[in-house]
Amino acid sequence: MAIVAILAVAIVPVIASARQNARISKMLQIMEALKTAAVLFYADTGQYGMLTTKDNFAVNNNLLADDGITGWDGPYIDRKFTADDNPFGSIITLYKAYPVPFDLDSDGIQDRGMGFPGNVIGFEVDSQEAAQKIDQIIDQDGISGFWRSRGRCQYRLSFDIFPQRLFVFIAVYDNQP
Ligand SMILES: [Ca+2]
Ligand SMILES: [Ca+2]
Repeated sequence: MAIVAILAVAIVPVIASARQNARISKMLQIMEALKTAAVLFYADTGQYGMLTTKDNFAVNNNLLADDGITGWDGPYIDRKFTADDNPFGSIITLYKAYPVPFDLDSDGIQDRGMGFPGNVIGFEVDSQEAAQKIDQIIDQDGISGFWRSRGRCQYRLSFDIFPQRLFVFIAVYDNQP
């Protein structure tokens, strides 16, 4: 009985970690699909596309539907994402302007302000650990310093509808040096 209990204690964190890694892996796949679509959209139209899971968000889902932009040759992605596509639950949005300031070259100085034109993927995760792992994969950062607000990937507490959750932002494409 004692052995069974010890095994259970040892296995639970392993299962939790495997589940988290699977969620991160799925999120990275979604990010790649969005990035590919965003780059193709830009190549055809010279503009930044947009896609969101939010029904109440006043944007065009123009990776999917032609809203009259010259050169549009989509759809660039096969369907609209839903909250179920985010393995952590809730929002995935491809923004066409930076929703937060970015320090893309990690020198400690913000070089992309809010509203700067470009594609940024934002999505929610359920823990700082998940956000940190994603940041490390994207930016290949160490965990010290200001990694969470530097590089292509950063995170912050959600300012949106779930104030207790973490929102991860990944800059994918802005066609600027
Ligand atoms: Ca910088
Ligand atoms: Ca980072």
